[in-house]
Amino acid sequence: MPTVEADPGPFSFAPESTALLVIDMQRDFLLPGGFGESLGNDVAQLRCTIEPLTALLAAGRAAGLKIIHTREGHLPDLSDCPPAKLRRGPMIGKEGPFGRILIRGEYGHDIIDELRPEAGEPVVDKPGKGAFYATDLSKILDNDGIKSLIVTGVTTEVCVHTTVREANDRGYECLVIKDCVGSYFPEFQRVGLRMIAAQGGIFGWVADSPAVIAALQ
Ligand code: TIU
Repeated sequence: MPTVEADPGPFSFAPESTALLVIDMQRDFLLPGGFGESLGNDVAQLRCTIEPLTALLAAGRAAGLKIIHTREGHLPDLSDCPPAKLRRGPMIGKEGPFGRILIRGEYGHDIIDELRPEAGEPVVDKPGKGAFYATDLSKILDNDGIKSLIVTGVTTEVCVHTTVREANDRGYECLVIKDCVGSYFPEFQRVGLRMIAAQGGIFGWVADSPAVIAALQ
């Protein structure tokens, strides 16, 4: 069984029951001139994940891991967006440089070209921060007998954390890949990763992508 040097200890996984989860690598969050940047965020903090994640995806595909992508966003009429979310995110649904912000079907809502899903890879659309809430993710994982998740994407302290916490409570073992998750805030990146592996791995494990790629070969 492949084993990865990780924090707080070795992470072993069976490739046939492991999925590589790529969270919200969407143009709205990552493209210069997009929604994320318009909020005053430095998208370079997220864009540094693209290269290692491209390599990890290639290794995951070659090893036969199930690959699952997610996108945060809403129906065009915003009927799936809680008023409380809209009050604190009034730009959701507004016209932005890449179409209506975080609206399904818009250019900005889709995944960046570098990480385009391949045919047959599920793309889970989610209205919340967590990938389990109001989605079919549990069913997709159950149908394939998935027990372990290798977690990547953005942002570390928001959608990655929420999803890892949801997954942990559902019994999945989560390995978060530190160079393949990104935050607009370096401090949150550092502390967010520490929080996952603290207390003996309270939410999971943390490793870097070269260690995972080596274990997959
Ligand atoms: N995908 C995700 O993390 N959604 C966010 O809104 N993240 C922020 O950090 N704002």
